[in-house]
Amino acid sequence: SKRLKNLQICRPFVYGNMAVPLKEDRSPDIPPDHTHSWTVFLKGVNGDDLSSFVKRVVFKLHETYPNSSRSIEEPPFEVTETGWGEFEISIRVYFVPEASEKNVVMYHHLKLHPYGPEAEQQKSDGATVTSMQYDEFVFSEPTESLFEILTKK
Ligand code: SLL
Repeated sequence: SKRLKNLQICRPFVYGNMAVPLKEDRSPDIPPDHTHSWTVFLKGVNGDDLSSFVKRVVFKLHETYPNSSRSIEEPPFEVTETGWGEFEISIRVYFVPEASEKNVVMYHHLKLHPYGPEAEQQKSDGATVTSMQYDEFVFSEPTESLFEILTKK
């Protein structure tokens, strides 16, 4: 569809991960060398639903994971796993066809271990570690259909 000239429209989002150390009562299905459970995610800000313009999100995990490329087609756009190590995850976002936008990719370093001033306390509490980033999708000269999708309601 036609593109709207001299117009730019942005949508904020956050991406990152949460991680918790596995406890003694871990499921027997979890390999013994795994130390943490974690979730990597991409989501809207303040509970905003991205699925009106995001068609799918592909999380590319470390090759040590089976089916390391995980395609998520509906919200929540996230992957939960267990493991032992930190690594870089690529997060590739595909937009709905009406948008005629190229996919975009972000890189996130999976964080399992707390560090810094609160690290020792967090470790002994078995507290959740969070690492996330704010970003914005910027659509320059969006198609009319994308503009409609982003501005309705
Ligand atoms: C490291 N460079 O050595 C990193 C690699 C890979 C982590 C970390 C796999 C779990 C599984 C897992 O945790 N990989 O085998 O299912 O720290």
